[in-house]
Amino acid sequence: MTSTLETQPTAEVAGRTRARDVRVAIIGSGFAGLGMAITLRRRGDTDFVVLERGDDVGGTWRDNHYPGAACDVQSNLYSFSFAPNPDWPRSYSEQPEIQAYLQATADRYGVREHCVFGADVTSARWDERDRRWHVTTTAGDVRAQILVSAAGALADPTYPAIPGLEDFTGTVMHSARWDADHDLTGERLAVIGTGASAIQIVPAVQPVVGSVTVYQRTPPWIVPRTDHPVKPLARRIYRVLPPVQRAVRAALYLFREFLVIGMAKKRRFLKPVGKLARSHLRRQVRDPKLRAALTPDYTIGCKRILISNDYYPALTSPNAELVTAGIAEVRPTSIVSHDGVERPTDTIVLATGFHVTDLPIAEKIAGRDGRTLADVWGDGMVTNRSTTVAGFPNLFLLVGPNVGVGHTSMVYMIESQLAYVEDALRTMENEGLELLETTPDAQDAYRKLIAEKSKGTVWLAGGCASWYLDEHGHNTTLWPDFTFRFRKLLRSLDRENYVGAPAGTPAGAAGAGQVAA
Ligand code: N01
Repeated sequence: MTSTLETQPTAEVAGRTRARDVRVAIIGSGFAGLGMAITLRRRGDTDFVVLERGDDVGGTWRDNHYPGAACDVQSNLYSFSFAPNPDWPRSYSEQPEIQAYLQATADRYGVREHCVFGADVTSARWDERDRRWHVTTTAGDVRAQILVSAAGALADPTYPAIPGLEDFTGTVMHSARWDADHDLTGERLAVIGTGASAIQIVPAVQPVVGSVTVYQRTPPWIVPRTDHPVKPLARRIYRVLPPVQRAVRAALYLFREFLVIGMAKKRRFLKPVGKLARSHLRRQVRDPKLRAALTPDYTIGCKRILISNDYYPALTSPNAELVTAGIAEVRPTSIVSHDGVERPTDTIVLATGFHVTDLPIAEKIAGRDGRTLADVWGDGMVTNRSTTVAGFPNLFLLVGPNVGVGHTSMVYMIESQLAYVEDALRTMENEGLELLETTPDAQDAYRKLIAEKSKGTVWLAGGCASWYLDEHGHNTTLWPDFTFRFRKLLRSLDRENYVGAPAGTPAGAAGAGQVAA
């Protein structure tokens, strides 16, 4: 069963339905949106709706179903702490298992009945008169006291501005909009990009295509993938003795957290990881020319470290070619690189990433003075504790600015944010508040904290260009420290950094912002 936004037509506007009133509206049903919905259900709240533009839950794991799609964080860690799955078939799960896990978790916690599918949010506007968010969607309108945006940072694909691309007569598909009905057998395939998506697609399709040409702008650092099937005995133990699986999860978490020392504290700790990647490349690519082309010239960790055992072997196959000359133009049936070589092409896969520092949802959410998040973030995304924004009362952002991590599970970060939002809701209830809004001072203090923590990190000083940094070169996407510090910072609401107002009263100041973590 799913929810609907259908209401009775209003008397005033013939044919237009009245907005459905709810306490909380959640945008998106990926890990973050589902996590928020489950948090509400677990505390007994049922007055909420999940607005999902797709036709199922799952978010990025529903959308990214390209061949080879898999997670590069072990499933024992990349899953909700409150919903362990003893039946993961492999240590690193593939997309179908993760999507099935999200669907099953949504059903288990009764979230699906709150979901409205096909509800693409076109605008969300705070109205000071009724102190409600007025949300317009393609499936009807909603009026909510609280708005939680869990729209995700890897939700909206980036399409590169390559001359001639729009006139290509073959098939063009983005990695996140894969057409499963398109048969690639025997085709001349071009893959543009060499990020986490591309290095999974290339080995998955190389055996079936006629040829695959990979257009690389920047080589990634790649380390071995230590993937293995989970033995039936281990699954039985996880089922009968859940603390064992929790212990494995904790060990994985701690092991991965060591990477932060190298990335954010002492660069020399990255040296062994760099060595591992170099020897992986040496072992898998014998041709010195190809190896040189695949060797990055920036510090490992500056861009996401990728894991794969089959990308390099796929590239060394007779039907694969790596092109580093850059794309000059796309013609109706071919691609021409800057060295003048024209390669006939049937299908182009754009593995070119997502809008991360310019989140499209930011253009749709307008705060107290009518300005959108995109307007107020003109000089870069700023928040208090990655979750709230001054001028946007009762708005909570999940997986927003400075929540990203390259080394560990995003689910850990999401659960940290869920605890914070839950405490904010609890505070509002306990104090009888209708409105809660962070202060500009708190936001400024958090911005300074992020800038201070980012100084000298591999993401800023590693010598690469990455989507982790915005157009001003600021880190507005990653949490630049140990993730347990993020959790500590968001363990409870920093009430002193918020103004609140009970129903019918003006908002009153509660204190200025200081952040220490
Ligand atoms: O995208 P990306 P992605 N001409 O932005 C290139 C997550 N993820 O979809 O490096 C030519 O990383 C661009 O080149 P360069 C994960 O968080 C997770 O692969 O900018 N090339 C780059 O090579 C990941 O970080 C999993 O020089 C162009 C590539 O396209 C995030 O998703 C799996 C270009 C884009 O790489 C995004 O990964 C998959 C142009 N005009 C993804 N524009 C897991 O396993 C861009 N490029 C969990």
